[in-house]
Amino acid sequence: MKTLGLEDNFLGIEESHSDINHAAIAIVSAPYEHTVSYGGGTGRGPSAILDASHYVEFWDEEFRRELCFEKGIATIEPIDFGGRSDAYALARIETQVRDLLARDKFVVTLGGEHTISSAPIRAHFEKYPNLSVLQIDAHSDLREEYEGNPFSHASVMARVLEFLPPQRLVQAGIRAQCREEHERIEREGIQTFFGWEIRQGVYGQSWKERVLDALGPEVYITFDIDGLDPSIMPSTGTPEPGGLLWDETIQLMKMIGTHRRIVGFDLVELAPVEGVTWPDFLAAKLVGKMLNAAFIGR
Ligand SMILES: [Mn+2]
Repeated sequence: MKTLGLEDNFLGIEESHSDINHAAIAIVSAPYEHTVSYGGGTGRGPSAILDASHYVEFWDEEFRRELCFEKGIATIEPIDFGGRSDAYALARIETQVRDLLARDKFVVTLGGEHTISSAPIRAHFEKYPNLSVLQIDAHSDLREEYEGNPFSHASVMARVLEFLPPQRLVQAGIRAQCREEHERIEREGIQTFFGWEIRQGVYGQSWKERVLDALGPEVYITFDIDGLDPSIMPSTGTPEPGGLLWDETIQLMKMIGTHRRIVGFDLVELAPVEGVTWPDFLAAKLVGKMLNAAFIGR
């Protein structure tokens, strides 16, 4: 597996700390964009995150460490799908993630549209059969298919529920869904924390604790960047008002990292806007914060 050097890798790290044989963390880039429903550009997400990461500090003032030098972070060369999509593309991603998990790497997958997430989730589920999945998202993504395509970004969690028991799916920040998705959540006992419930204080200050309580001991996080509020994250294809804000999101990640074991995560749906780089930087910094949260105590 070829890795990217200092000029292009996550955080801009020298080979001594970004070489795959020594790094504990591996970054997978899946620039997959195929089922755009509104705004496009997610195919440029991974490279925009890697570019912006060069302006993220190595030292994290909150977690008080330089995780990149303590653990090492290798950035794998972006997957080339050769213009192919759907099952073929997902198999490519899944194979790469599975290989890295077999080498005991902590794997971060960068999208790309949300469709890609079923691949790393399946690979993690194989390794961790008790896995819980936390989905941060504006949308439930539980439609059986969307615009006739079962591999749509709007159907990704329906694909995940083909192998993950529905009670182990926890969704937070949801603020757009169709009746079919609503009925599925009710019927199958999916634990969904809606944006309006969070914002209107239905759970009081403790909504984050309720999310934590819903999760089992081993957690995979699939983070659709549109789960964040468009005021802090405008660069995404289907923005929805009423989303999560920065500090509460980082607090939630920190709580999960403290009380559960985060075994892997992905960040998807960043659609960079030409000339507007701060959302790309936010996404890069979020990856750094999530890594720090995942490595609390280890
Ligand atoms: Mn999504």
